[in-house]
Amino acid sequence: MQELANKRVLVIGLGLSGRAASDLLRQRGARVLAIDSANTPQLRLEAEALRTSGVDVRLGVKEPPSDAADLAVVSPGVPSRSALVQRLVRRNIPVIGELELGYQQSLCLNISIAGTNGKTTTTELVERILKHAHRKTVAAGNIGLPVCAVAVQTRDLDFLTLEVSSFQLETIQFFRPVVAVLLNITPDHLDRYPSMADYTRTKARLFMNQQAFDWAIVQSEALAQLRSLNLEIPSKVITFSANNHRADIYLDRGLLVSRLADWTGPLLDMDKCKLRGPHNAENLMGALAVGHVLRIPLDEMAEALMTYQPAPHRCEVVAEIGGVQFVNDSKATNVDALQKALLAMPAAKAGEPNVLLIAGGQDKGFEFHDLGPLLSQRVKQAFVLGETREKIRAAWSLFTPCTIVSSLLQAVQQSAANAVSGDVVLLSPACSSFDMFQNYRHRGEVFRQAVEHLKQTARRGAAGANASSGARETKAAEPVRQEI
Ligand code: UMA
Repeated sequence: MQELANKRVLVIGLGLSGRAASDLLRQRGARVLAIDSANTPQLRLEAEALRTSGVDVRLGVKEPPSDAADLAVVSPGVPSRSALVQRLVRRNIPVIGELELGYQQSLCLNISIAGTNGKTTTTELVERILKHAHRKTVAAGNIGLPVCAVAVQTRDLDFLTLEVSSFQLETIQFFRPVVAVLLNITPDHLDRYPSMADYTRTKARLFMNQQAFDWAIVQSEALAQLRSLNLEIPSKVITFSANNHRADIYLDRGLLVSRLADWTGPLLDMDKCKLRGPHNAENLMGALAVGHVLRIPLDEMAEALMTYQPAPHRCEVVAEIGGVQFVNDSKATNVDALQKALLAMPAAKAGEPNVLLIAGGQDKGFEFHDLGPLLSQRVKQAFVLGETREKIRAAWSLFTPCTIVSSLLQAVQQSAANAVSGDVVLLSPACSSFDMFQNYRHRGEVFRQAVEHLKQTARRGAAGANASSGARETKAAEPVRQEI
């Protein structure tokens, strides 16, 4: 473990990660200078709390301070290619990320889950399996709890279960998961990475310090992407896939099946789980494979997985009004996540498009055209908002009617007005939320509130109708507009 007492450490960024890193560094006796490029009332409050624990805080700082430093710790939101980080590197100051610091200061092994989509769900599934099997673990990392915030607890843990992002992997040095899961690699964060190859190389850093006796659990398609860039995995590999029957663990008519020599046969029936869709099948496969290499019996894992409830904002059915399902998938911040959500939505009986899609948000550099054929099959109408609205309308109009709206509330109202029983109103933005909301959770909550409002209006409408003309049945194909 790196000795930090009396070291001069510069912390960059004062969000969750920077604050947790500063606290841990102070506990270990380091002299901490923390900077943030912003200077908001919220940050000024956070700064006061840090100062009381002895951290020197400077806000509104965009250039590296001239103070001498033995180490710099960067937050994930600060790109390693940024001018500020590069200037520190040129001054020969070692630069690591908050994940690396937390890893170096931890005392237990870690299981780490990476991939463009499904990381949070799979991290929660692994945590659940471990806890059900009486292993002591905490889920941390990109899931919202910085590793530095749990480092002191690790003396009492069997494993840390970590959700790991590409941003965090940029600045690792010795970080080594004993079990590493790579769920998928699809376009994301192309505003930060110059190309998909660059993004893929960053994801592959998950394995770079693994040893021959460690485990890599990798989606077959992601493994092929790594191999096409000559990126080798040094550890033992288990593959999984919902679409490739040659993977070690694969999906066969709703069953997750293993062909691993010491674990052959059906593992889990998707119908017995609350998670839906091929992407969730892969999340379950990744989690099962982790449990397998840790020698947790299959029946114990199955018990834990079958009772897992999907977390909020991930294909979450928030209401059903007049036979129309309202689904909050605000966590879908890239095109692949939207595609997976569309594939997981219940189809209309006649096979007609039945999804009223709400999409758009902050631009991450995506091309939206590729989704066209699936939109034609599944999407009845799209309501687009945010920074990307014109770009999405241009890409999708050939495949589905696209209406630009100015707010999420308006999108919910208009989609509800056009929906009939059997339809799905799906918020799955394929973009990040920061142009209009604090984060994806905030966006999901605004959607939930708008739907809740519709529900109450529908209830009041039904009560009024009952009072004036007696109860009447909702007709199957009646527009929701008439219900609210
Ligand atoms: N900042 C600077 N200089 C910069 C950029 C940012 O000073 O050049 C400052 C900002 O003004 C702000 C602070 O840095 O005050 C924010 O730091 P941050 O963006 O690293 O955010 P944290 O609050 O530390 O949250 C981070 C992760 N955020 C990002 O990776 C962008 C959280 O993942 C993570 O949950 C948290 O650490 C705990 O580990 C969020 C995320 O969006 C959920 N992740 C991306 C994703 O999942 O796609 C990668």
